[in-house]
Amino acid sequence: MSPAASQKVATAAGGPQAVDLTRVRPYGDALDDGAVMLSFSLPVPFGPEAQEAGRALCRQMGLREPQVYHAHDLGAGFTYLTLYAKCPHTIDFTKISVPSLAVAKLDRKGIDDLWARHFERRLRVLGACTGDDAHTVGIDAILNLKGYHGDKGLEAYRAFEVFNLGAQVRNEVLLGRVRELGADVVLVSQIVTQKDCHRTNLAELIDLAEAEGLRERVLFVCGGPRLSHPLALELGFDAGFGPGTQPSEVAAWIVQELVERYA
Ligand code: B12
Repeated sequence: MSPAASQKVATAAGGPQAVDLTRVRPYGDALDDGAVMLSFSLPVPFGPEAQEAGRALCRQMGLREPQVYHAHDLGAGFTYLTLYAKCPHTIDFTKISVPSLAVAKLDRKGIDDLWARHFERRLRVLGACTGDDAHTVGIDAILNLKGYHGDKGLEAYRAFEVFNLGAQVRNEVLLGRVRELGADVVLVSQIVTQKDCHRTNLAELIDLAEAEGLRERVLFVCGGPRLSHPLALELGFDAGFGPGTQPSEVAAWIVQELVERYA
């Protein structure tokens, strides 16, 4: 749904002030000042030239009045910079739309009741942290009984039979287990994103699943701090969950999606 064309906000100058949502730019000290903060490292030695290089780069990015607020010698010929600058560009917020998961919020009992009304067997959920990634805390938070921030994991539901394969699982191994267990849902966690390895690894899983004829009959879900539902769709998944995800959100989506597809 497109947002309204204006809204009122309280600002440091006192409020409320009207914002034209068709022409939005960053806010720092005053509405519409365009203030942004950037930090990056340059592979150049620490010193005034490094700072000027940072400012010049900001100007090339189309930013105005760049100022170095912090410069740090990282050693070995590297400099870390934090700069403030002003962004002259605006965006039309009313034209922005992002695909989101269509899911009704349900508690654990509501999710189990929905499942019990439509299915005569437990849904098999297979989870893993794949590729070289060894960060298991996220997938454990979603799957394990203990859950996350007081929200119980999928093991606590009657609806699910959960298999957690742990860390550094190869895509081929994961798909082998999907076949062996007849999984209904695959949950993949990707935390490390260096050199976009999460994209490569997730896209490869979908390619392999398609080649093995598994893509259509299994729900593929991914999650992690740099993942989102739009990115998941782009990579060929059915759904994606980002930072702060609660297990009950995932559980509600799985059951509602499977009810819609098969029940
Ligand atoms: C703990 C930790 C480790 C532990 C992991 C222990 C373990 N068993 O998991 C150890 C020490 C082993 C480790 C190692 C490394 N780490 Co580390 N690690 C972290 C740290 C501090 C916390 C991660 C964490 O546990 N978060 C808590 C969980 C609950 O949050 P989450 O993972 O985001 O999960 C939530 C959501 O994202 C979502 N979610 C996650 N997965 C899934 C999956 C599905 C299906 C769904 C639905 C939802 C979902 O739900 C969860 C709950 O809300 C982060 C920094 C940080 N503060 O985040 C760095 C971090 C992730 N590590 C990093 C790095 C670089 C490494 C190493 C490469 C370091 C090195 N040079 O050796 C190695 C890599 C090892 C490997 N092969 O993977 C970087 C990654 C940078 C990047 N973007 O690629 C980070 C961001 C640190 C940093 N700022 O540089 N690490």
